[in-house]
Amino acid sequence: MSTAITHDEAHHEDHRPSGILRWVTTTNHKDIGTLYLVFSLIMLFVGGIMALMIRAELFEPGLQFMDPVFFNSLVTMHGLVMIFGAIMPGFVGLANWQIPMMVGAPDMALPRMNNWSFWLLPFAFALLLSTFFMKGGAPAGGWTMYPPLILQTGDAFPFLVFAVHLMGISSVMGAINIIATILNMRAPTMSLMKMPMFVWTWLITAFLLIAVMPVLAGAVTMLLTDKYFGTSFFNAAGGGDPVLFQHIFWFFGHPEVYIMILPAFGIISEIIPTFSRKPLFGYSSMVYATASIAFLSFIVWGHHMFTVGMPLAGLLFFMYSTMLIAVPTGVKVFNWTATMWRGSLSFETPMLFAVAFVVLFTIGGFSGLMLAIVPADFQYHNTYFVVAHFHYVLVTGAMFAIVAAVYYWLPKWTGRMYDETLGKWHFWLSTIFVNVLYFPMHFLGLAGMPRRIPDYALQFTGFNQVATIGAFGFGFSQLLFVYIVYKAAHSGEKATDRVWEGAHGLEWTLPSPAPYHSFSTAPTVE
Ligand code: HEM
Ligand SMILES: [Cu+2]
Repeated sequence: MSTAITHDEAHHEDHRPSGILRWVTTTNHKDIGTLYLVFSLIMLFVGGIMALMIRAELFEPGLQFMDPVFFNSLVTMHGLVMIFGAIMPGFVGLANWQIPMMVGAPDMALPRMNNWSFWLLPFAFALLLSTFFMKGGAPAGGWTMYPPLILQTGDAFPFLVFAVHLMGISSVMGAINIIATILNMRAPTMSLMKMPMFVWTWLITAFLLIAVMPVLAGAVTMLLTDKYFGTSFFNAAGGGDPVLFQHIFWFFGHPEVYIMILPAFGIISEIIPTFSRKPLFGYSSMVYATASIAFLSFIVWGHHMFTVGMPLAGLLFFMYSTMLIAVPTGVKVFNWTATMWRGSLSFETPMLFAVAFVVLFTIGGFSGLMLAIVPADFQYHNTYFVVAHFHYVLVTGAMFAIVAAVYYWLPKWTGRMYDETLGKWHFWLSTIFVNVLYFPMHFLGLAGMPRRIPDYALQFTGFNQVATIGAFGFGFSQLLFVYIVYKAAHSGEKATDRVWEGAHGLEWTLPSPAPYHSFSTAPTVE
């Protein structure tokens, strides 16, 4: 096998086009990983600019800069761009770079499909973002696209649906590729229970993606036929039911939130052992906890719709099943803490972000538990409390994990170190401002401020101003991140192969920067 691959490698290396064509035609997992990560970063700033416009409008009560419909478009597009454009492609980029290196493979199993998975995304987002310039404006019904409101979208509507279809196809193809790579391309000595946690969490995430992206595609297709082809799936006047959409959407939506957090769990499970200089505590319980969370994520969707008027049995079922997720999640937080316990700790930037993840993600988990209590949710639903909850799990959870991963693996990708002092600045600025931004939203929600509104009652002014200051601080701190990555790639100090003293795993046995075709001969795993 090794000779065949060596030949192949020489062949590819010879005929690799240069310039823009290299990126358009590439089938290499590292190139495609870079494309995904750069795309994710661009979308982070596109979605971030929308967020800052939202926060600028909310700095004071009354209408300042925009009309309410445009405000609602910003909220909707911010959600769609961040979820499908920033967080998900960020994790797929990391999967592309890391999974072949971590399982001892030369590349992904299906390289041509890999190219196609990525290149659908710029088209999907060009379509989506172009809706800002269409008659009737960009979609304004929220990222959850509930009918009948979303059906009032103007010319943008079919573009929204088609963009969602493209994102879904991209995700499903990416997931198939990841599953095929993990199951078929592992070094022969790497049994499933020897796989790194990042690989495990992505394997499970990929199955979630294949299970639920088609459900979302079905939901938006039904919206499309309701609007243009006379069906009445969600139209009560025609015998349908708008609540049906919420069921279908959240049957996708709740697993989706775990799609955005399980790979983060994997990253944290790689970083904490390295900087604790100890093996991960409770490896097999981590695997089973990930699988349990994935299973449970399919039976809790009703917690997003407690207020639609469902039967008591439904409320109780969704409340208790939701609370059950706290058990495997607690196992994970316990294991990370136990890994650090009596470890020989050091706090380089990836570790700082990982520790902040453990603390701040847990805050988001606790507010989630509060929301899972039915009578409490009747109060908090559709308030800023929900906004606080999901930003703790998504920003200080998913996004912090992606940032931690970039710091952790960047030396392996580029062969150069980032500037540790600047990294620490980036960490502290981000962590302080992110809390200034989101913590006050808990109080706003508890006091009754609704989400998705451009104006608010006078008594909410103070906390809103604090949040807006936090938002601009957090947003501008991310420019530092771009500078750090750029500087590292161009003029950073040479990195060693192992990079981190406590690092274990196959990727660290490769030179830094890692060769174009990661492993041309399968390595052996102890
Ligand atoms: C301990 C685990 C969690 C629990 C118990 C939980 C519970 C809940 C509940 C009950 C809601 C609905 C609140 C409402 O609309 O009234 C909610 C909303 C939400 N959660 Fe969580 N959650 C958990 C973890 C997560 C994670 C890990 C993520 C993402 C990474 C997440 C993302 C979201 C999002 C995006 C929403 C709002 C969706 C929307 O209405 O736009 N949650 N959560
Ligand atoms: Cu949920």
